[in-house]
Amino acid sequence: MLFGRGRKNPIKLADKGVVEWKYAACGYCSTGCSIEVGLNAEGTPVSSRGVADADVNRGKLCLKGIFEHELFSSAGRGTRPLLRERWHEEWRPASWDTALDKLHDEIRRIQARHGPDSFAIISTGQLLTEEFYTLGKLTRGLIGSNNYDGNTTLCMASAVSGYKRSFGSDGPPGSYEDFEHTGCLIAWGSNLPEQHPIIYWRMKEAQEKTGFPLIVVDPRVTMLAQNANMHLAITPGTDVVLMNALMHVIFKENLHDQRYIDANTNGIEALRAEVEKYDPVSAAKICGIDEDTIRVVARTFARAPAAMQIWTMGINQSTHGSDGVVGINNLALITGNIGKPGGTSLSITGQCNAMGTREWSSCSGLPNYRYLEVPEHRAEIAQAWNVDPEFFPKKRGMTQTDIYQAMEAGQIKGLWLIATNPMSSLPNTARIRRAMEQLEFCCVQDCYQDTESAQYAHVFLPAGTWAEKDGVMTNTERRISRVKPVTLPPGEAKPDLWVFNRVAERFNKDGKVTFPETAGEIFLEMGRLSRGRLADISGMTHELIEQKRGIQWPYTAAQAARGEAPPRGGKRLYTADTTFSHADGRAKLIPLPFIDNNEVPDEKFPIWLNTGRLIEHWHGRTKTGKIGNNNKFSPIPFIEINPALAAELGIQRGEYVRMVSRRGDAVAMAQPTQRVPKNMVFLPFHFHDCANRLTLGLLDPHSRQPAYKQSAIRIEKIADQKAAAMLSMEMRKF
Ligand SMILES: Nc1nc2c(c(=O)[nH]1)N[C@H]1C(S)=C(S)[C@@H](COP(=O)(O)OP(=O)(O)OC[C@H]3O[C@@H](n4cnc5c(=O)[nH]c(N)nc54)[C@H](O)[C@@H]3O)O[C@H]1N2
Ligand SMILES: Nc1nc2c(c(=O)[nH]1)N[C@H]1C(S)=C(S)[C@@H](COP(=O)(O)OP(=O)(O)OC[C@H]3O[C@@H](n4cnc5c(=O)[nH]c(N)nc54)[C@H](O)[C@@H]3O)O[C@H]1N2
Ligand code: SF4
Ligand SMILES: [Mo]
Repeated sequence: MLFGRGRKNPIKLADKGVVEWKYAACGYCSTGCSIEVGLNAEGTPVSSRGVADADVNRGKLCLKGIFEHELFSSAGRGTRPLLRERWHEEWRPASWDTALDKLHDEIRRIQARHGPDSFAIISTGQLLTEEFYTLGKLTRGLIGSNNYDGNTTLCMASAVSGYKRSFGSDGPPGSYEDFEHTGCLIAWGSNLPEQHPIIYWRMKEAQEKTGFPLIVVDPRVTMLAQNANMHLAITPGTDVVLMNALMHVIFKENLHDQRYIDANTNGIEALRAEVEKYDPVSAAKICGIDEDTIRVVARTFARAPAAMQIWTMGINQSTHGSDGVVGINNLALITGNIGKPGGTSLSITGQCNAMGTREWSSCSGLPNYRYLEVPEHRAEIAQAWNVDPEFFPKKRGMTQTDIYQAMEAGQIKGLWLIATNPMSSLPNTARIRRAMEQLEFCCVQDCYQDTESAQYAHVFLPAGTWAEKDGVMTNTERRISRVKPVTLPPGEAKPDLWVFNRVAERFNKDGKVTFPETAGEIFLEMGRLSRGRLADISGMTHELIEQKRGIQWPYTAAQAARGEAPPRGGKRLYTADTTFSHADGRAKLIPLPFIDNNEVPDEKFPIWLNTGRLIEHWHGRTKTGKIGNNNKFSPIPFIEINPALAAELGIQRGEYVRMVSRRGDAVAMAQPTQRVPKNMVFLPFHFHDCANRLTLGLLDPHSRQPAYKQSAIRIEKIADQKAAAMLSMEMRKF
């Protein structure tokens, strides 16, 4: 039978009875999509949709955003503050006052007994910016512990450190719009279609229009690699060698931009001398990319009128993470590809507000990219907050990874964890567990009370999440978007800002420091502190941000006063009329000798363990594990394993296998696929008590970020498949 036009059934969307749509920006990844949440007549969130006139997503959402409204009523949410004397006892419900008094008293008790820095505070990239700013003021201005950091050390620290080393400041210089102008794109260790689906869509759409070559550097055949013109399956942890070899060819063949180098950079001689050593023939032996390919990529990149690089965790999470970022910046600088349309070095950020924490949390410094090390910066902030400048430390304290080592060594006795779950996300779980067990006091503030880390807490503070709260977030392209409360936190749970303000009251009895109650007021205070700086947001207000569906910084009060509307997109840093942030206004070219210090496969542990992500899940699955439409795609831990390796080990598809590293073991189901080479397995790190039992996580010397992507394991067959399946169900948790 023929189906004529008129007979085709149109797609029918289920009528969810939405009577009102409320605006927010997505709370998962750093793409920064604008969402509307649909509420039914009872005011219950029942649907999510993309916002058509938002420049970032233009009406689209990915698999996570589309079901995000289901978070509000998902299982395991914390609804009451909880308290216990020892972490292995039963929880007792407590009032907010009791729980917050306990937190205050324990911070002061531990500081009095062991020194101010013996109490550590670790936050996240998943709060709203006003919350970060308030927590920073509380920690740096009143509590006075220098051991204050965020989970961004696991994520963006190498990008931050690399940007600072090259350009003098953090701050990704490019925009999504650059995809439309570029003549060549190299993607280093980034799986856009799964991890940033809407940025991928923007990139793909631009590529279909202009046909620029896409070169993907990743040891796996990722979805992005499948779509690439060239896929460079690099030997893990050797990107810096490939970068040096590319520069070697560029200089040898005179493809560099001498005029740009002379006008804008320092250090060319030392860089040239170093890359001279990395001829493609020698480099190929280390990085596994053949010499011809190295030459072709170097020429394609350097000859493009504008060329762009993006990267994510394949670069940052390495013992050469910071060097990898500097290498990318070196490549961009020697070819004049910074600050021009389509020519940029754009770190693809991770969490929804990883940028907001970099800009405003005071974790590694003071607000708006100010440094603790700079006396004028300390003085400016001390004056604005009405605190004694001498109260601030003169240099930054420990990073999250160093804090855990100090906990293990008994130097740090107390911990306040906010919106991060280190028992699932830090490498080498056995060591993390020992560190947590030793604490005299731990407070966990999370929107879910069933997290692995909450097992070790003495106080649990139930928080609101995402659009139960009010404030802003900054995305990968420095665009600030608004999140508005769509609904209330469940039970007695409270927005994080409320919690910080109530804790602040307890440390601020004389009322010396002002803590505005609303996010709108806090944003204006931040705007004043940003005037004249790189990340100037003084022209923005909450209302304007919402109206424009997000505004890229900088947007200054002077621009607003002149009546200059914020641009829709395409805003860049370090353009022809702006200088770099080093004192002399120039960028630094930095030589990068390669040091081979990673754990590599050997006879006993012959297989690379590569860990990362899947599109349907978010980190430790506290959220997506509870949303049926996300969880059903991969409800149990599995590994990608090459069919040839599986055959050699006698492993069938769907069989459970045991992975063993020097740290521990874990069980996952085998999924043979050609995506990985024969000497590597890929294990998504989303599952409880799995990937990070195995990882070593050596730290980058500059950024202190762990090398999650390179560990060595062996794989063993499991005779008792039934027991393995039971164990795997246990890891499934939800
Ligand atoms: N669906 C979903 N999206 C997310 C997240 C999530 O949990 N789920 N998390 C968000 C966060 S916080 C982050 S940081 C980003 C991460 O986003 P991505 O970095 O894109 O994701 P990963 O899977 O961690 O790693 C990317 C790739 O690095 C490759 N890689 C491993 N070793 C090397 C190497 O030595 N060199 C190179 N060049 N590549 C290597 C891996 O094979 C992998 O394909 O995603 C964000 N988006
Ligand atoms: N093996 C391996 N390990 C990795 C990685 C890897 O690639 N491989 N990637 C690393 C990277 S890039 C990252 S970013 C980290 C992420 O590591 P984590 O920070 O541990 O990740 P999440 O599971 O997202 O933890 C966030 C916690 O905050 C809670 N939360 C969410 N929203 C809110 C809120 O609004 N308020 C409060 N109070 N709580 C909230 C969630 O329930 C969850 O418990 O993992 C790192 N670990
Ligand atoms: S791409 Fe990222 S920001 Fe956009 S809907 Fe998906 S998870 Fe949310
Ligand atoms: Mo991340």
